[in-house]
Amino acid sequence: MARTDLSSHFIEEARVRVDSALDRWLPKPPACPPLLSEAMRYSVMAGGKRLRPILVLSAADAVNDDPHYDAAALALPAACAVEFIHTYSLIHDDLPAMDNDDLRRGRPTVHRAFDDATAILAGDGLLTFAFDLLSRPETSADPAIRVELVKMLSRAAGIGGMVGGQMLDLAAEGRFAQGASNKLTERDVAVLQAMKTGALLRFACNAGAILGQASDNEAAALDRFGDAIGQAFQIADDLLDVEGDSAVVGKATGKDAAAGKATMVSILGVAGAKARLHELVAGAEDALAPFGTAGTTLVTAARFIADRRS
Ligand code: GRG
Repeated sequence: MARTDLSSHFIEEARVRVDSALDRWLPKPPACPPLLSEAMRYSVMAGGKRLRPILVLSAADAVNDDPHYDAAALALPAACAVEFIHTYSLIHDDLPAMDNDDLRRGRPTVHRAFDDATAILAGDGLLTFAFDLLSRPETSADPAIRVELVKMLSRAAGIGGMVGGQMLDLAAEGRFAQGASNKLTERDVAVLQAMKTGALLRFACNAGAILGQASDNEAAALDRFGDAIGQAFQIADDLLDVEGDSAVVGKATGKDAAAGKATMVSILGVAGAKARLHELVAGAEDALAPFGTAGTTLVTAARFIADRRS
């Protein structure tokens, strides 16, 4: 797909290509036990927004203006790897031992449609398969780039990123006898959110930078952009929990307040959180200045993240 100023066209086309690549790469029998394959497919193909893969493709496209460089094709394996990790996190987050949710992406959660053991294994299968995919030559012909991507994704998804952030989140809800703290400061919430959800969005932007062969300046700009939209995404999510319609959001709402959870909305109030969201999107757009019109798709993505209804 050649770069186009019609950024929403790029996004729509990217989404279709991501969906078909996810479908193609999802492990199938006989390589994968049939029930495991079915549960992985059930969750991945349930119609997520594909924000993280779209960010990988859009970031790669923004930095590489070679007309022969097809970002949507060349960055597709890494884009799908991050979606597999994201989907695993949703499956595990919905389990009775975590959030105990019945609905995700508008349909029964994996443990409800199958059972707890299958949901745990489907999540584990997606997590590990993501790294299998990243390590393949299709991800990049250059082994050093593949190793760099594996390292970056391990860190974004792991102990100092999503998994660590989830642990801090559960601890803040007072789930554990040790390390519990219900009184998070604004700074604590920002760190927790940057780890739990921001790290994967930031990885998506950084992966696009590497695959698009960004200069150091471009890579730093995309990292700043990724950091800002990571924060914006979580504030938008906190606002959806307060103001969203569960039928549109595709999952239960009102859960944060019911659990007495510290979020940017509980700390700053709805108006304060909206003002912060606005500042973050403006900061994200500022970061894209070096790209000129080539950053248009990323601007659209940032606005979508802030304004989304689901
Ligand atoms: C279980 C290790 C582990 C981590 C879970 C990310 C996460 C940590 C849990 C997800 C719970 C949650 C609802 C977090 C809020 C932000 C979020 C990730 C929302 C869902 O992401 P979207 O909106 O979903 O990109 P779709 O379905 O469109 O892909």
